[in-house]
Amino acid sequence: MILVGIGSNLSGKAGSPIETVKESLRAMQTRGMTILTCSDFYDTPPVGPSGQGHYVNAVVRLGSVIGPHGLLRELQTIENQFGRQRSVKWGARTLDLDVLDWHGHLVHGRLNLPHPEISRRGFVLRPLMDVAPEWRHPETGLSVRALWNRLSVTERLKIMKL
Ligand code: A4P
Ligand code: MG
Repeated sequence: MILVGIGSNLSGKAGSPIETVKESLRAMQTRGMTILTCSDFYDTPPVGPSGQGHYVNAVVRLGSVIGPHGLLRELQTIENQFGRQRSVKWGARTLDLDVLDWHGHLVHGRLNLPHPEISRRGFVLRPLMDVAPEWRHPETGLSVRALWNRLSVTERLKIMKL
């Protein structure tokens, strides 16, 4: 399956972070991607530099014939359309679209698959459980629920359904 993570913590051309996430779903559908399932939206505390606001996060399961590198290109084009500025690593952003998994393929290089941070990130694992409860990490074989349960209770409690 193809899984894409969506994050936003700055208002942009499309409006607030929630509106930006909703608009990004429409943008994906105009670029050869079908949204098969979309998770709930979550309010999540920022991971990375302090001083940035909470994020809105979601995960979608996509249908598409686009290959993994092409998909990253399309998603980056959408990020740019929404006014994404690349400056600080893990810094605030209007829109972040990450390829989390592309049919279980392992890729290392400019594109890394599965996305290297999935297992550590509650803001990815919680919405991922909504769209693909049967998903397992392609490298470790651990289920999404097992990965989620490895996070601390405090961390899990901070991920709030919107
Ligand atoms: N890249 C490699 N593999 C991938 C992949 N599977 N998906 C490359 C997407 N991109 C991939 O990303 C840097 C480079 O990673 C890209 O040029 C791409 O070729 P970027 O989006 O330009 O920069 P970044 O986002 O600052 O770095 P990075 O490492 O992608 O950060 P993440 O992992 O995207 O994390 N806190 C909360 N609560 N919610 C969030 O959504 N997001 C981030 C960003 C940090 N903290 C967050 C959240
Ligand atoms: Mg990114």
